[in-house]
Amino acid sequence: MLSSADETAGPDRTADVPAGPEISIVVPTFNERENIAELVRRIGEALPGVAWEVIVVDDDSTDGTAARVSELARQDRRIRCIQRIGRRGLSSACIEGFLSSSAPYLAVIDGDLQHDETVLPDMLENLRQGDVDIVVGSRYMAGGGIGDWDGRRARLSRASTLLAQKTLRVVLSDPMSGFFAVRRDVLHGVVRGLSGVGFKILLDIFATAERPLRFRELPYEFRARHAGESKVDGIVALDFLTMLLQKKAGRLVPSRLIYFSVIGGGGIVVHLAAFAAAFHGFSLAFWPSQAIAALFAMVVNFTLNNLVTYRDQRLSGRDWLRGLVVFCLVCSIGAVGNVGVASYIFRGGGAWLPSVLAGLLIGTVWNYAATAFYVWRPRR
Ligand SMILES: Nc1nc2c(ncn2[C@@H]2O[C@H](COP(=O)(O)OP(=O)(O)OP(=O)(O)O)[C@@H](O)[C@H]2O)c(=O)[nH]1
Ligand SMILES: [Mg+2]
Repeated sequence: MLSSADETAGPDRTADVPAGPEISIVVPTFNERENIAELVRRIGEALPGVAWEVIVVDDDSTDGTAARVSELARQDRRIRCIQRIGRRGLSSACIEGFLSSSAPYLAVIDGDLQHDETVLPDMLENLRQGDVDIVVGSRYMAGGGIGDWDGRRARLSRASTLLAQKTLRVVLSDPMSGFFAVRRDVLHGVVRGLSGVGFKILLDIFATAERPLRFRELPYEFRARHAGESKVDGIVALDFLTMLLQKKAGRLVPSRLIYFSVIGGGGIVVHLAAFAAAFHGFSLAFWPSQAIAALFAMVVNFTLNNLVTYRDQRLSGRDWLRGLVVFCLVCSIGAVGNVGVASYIFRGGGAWLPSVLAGLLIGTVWNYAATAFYVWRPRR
C-alpha cells in the first residue's frame, strides 16, 4: 500500500534504475509459439553483457504466440510483445516494433530460428564503430548460404534478388534479407517514406533513403525452420512487385486503387460468364439472369478485394458478412452514379465512348473510396 508521500512523489531519481537497452531486436511473428522461447534463449546466449531487449510484434496469431511471449516477459523484463489486432504484414510489424523502441540500435530477426543469431554481436559492434548506417546479414556472399531450399525456391529468390537490384539500383548482395541491424537515426530518417507493404523491409529502407546508405554485409547460412509453417505465398510475391512499383512510380496512385480497378475490370468478365450460364444454361428470363450475374460478380469482387486488396486487414466471420452486404449496397449506388453520369454526358452531346468511360471512372472512384471507408475502414 502506498503512503500519501509515495502517492505525490515522482519517480525516485536516486534509486538504481537500469538504463534502457542498447539494442532492440524486433521479431515479427505470426504463429511462432513453439519457436519464441528458444529464439530468446539463443539471443541471450549470443549477447552476453549487452543491454538488449526483444520486441515481438505479433499479428494476433491463432496459436497463442502473444500469450507465450507474455509468459516469458513476466519472467524477463527484456522481453515485450506488441499485439496487433486485425492487421497483417511483416514489414509494417517491423516498423511498429522499431517505433516502440528507444534504443540507439535496432535489429530484425525472424521468429522461426532461420536467421543466425550468433551474427548479432558482430552487427552491433559494426554499428558501434560508427562508420556504417546499417549492417545486413547476407545469404549471397562468401560464407553465407540458403540452406536446404529446393531448386524452385532458390531460383525464385535469385530472380527476385536480381529484379530488386536492377529496378531499385540497390547494390546489396542480398537485398531481400530480413536479417539486419540499423542505427536508430537512420531508421527515423526514412520511416515516413517507407511503403510498409509486404515482407521486404530492408529493400524498402534502402529504396527510400535519400542518400546512399553506408552498409556492411555479414555472411550467414539460412537455416531450416525450427517449428511451425512458412507464411510465404503468392501474395508475398504480389506485395513484392507492388513495392517495386510504388518505389519506382511514387505514391500518386495508391496500390490499393490499382488492385481494386483490376479486380473491378475482371468483374465484367465474371458478370458476362454468370449471365451466360443463367440465361443460356438455366434458361432463366433476362432480368433474373442479369440480377443473378450482378450479384455474383459483386460477391466475387468483394471476395477478391478482401483476399488481395485488403489482405492486411482481411474481414472474416460476421465482419465478412456485414462487409459483403455493405459492399453490395455501396457498389449499387456506384452503378446508379455510373449510369447517371454517362447518360448525362451522352444526352449533352458527348460521344458514346467518353460518356461510358466517364461513368466508369466516377463509379470506380466512388466504389473505391466508399468501400475503403465503410467496408474496410482501418481499425487503428
Ligand atoms: N507480425 C507478422 N509477422 C509475420 C507475418 N508474416 C510472417 N511473419 C513472420 O515473419 C517471419 C518470416 O516469415 P516466414 O514465413 O518464416 O518467411 P521466410 O522465412 O521468408 O520463409 P520460409 O523460409 O518459408 O520460412 C516469421 O517470424 C513469421 O512469423 C505477418 O503478417 N505479421
Ligand atoms: Mg522463415
